[in-house]
Amino acid sequence: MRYELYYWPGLQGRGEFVRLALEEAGADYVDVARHGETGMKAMQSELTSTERVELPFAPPFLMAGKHLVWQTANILQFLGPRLKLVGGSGAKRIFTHGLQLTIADLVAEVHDTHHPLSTNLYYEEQKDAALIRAGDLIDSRLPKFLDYFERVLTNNPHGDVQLVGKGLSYVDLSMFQLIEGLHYAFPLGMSGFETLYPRLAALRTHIAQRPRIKAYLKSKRRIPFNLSGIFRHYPELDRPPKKNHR
Ligand SMILES: N[C@@H](CCC(=O)N[C@@H](CS)C(=O)NCC(=O)O)C(=O)O
Repeated sequence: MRYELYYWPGLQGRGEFVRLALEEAGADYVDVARHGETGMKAMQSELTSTERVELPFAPPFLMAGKHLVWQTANILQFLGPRLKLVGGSGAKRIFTHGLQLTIADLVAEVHDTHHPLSTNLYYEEQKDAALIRAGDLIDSRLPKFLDYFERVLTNNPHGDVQLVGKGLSYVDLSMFQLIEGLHYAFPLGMSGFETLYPRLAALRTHIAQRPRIKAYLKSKRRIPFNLSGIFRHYPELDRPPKKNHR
């Protein structure tokens, strides 16, 4: 099976959560829109199709044979069993999907730190609001989410470098990406991370050392973080957390 991933070229964005799963599994895939003008045209034509019943709203979306799947968490839920990146059955899979959706919630909040008023306005047009939103993320929202994820790792009786059950699942790869992105965007805001969240820190190290992920991170396929993605480093939005919040 050759998977076709459709995502904006030049940024990691939400496409990266899917790429990491495909890379870890050694799957045969093509990152369609990164293949020049034809690739971009193909993506646009899927998004504006007047015939397709299963019309995707926004990238990322995935073509897998006759299936077209969109929404990052939905794509990963679809890929999980196919790539052997999810274990268990009913309850475990539902929990894994719930965690993935919770990551998606935080990803949306991170996006809103640089686009708090509207996605349609430039960052420069909403800098004042961005400052308030980023401060709130650092002081309040990040600790709430990260405390929760750390608790999930603590409560897993099967080990503490995987979020669900005994083995690696796609949500561990997404957690790695989330932690990487947060460190890129908010190096000061994330200060104290290793001490406060030792299990999340261990998960991050563990995933980075997996042979296929390690090779991928060094490859040209891994687009560097930049100011077009979801995780953006604007020094003016970054500062250490206020002490009374932790
Ligand atoms: N909830 C969707 C969000 C998809 C999304 O917002 N995609 C962005 C790129 S990361 C996009 O192209 N959005 C176009 C738009 O919202 O108009 C997901 O997780 O896949």
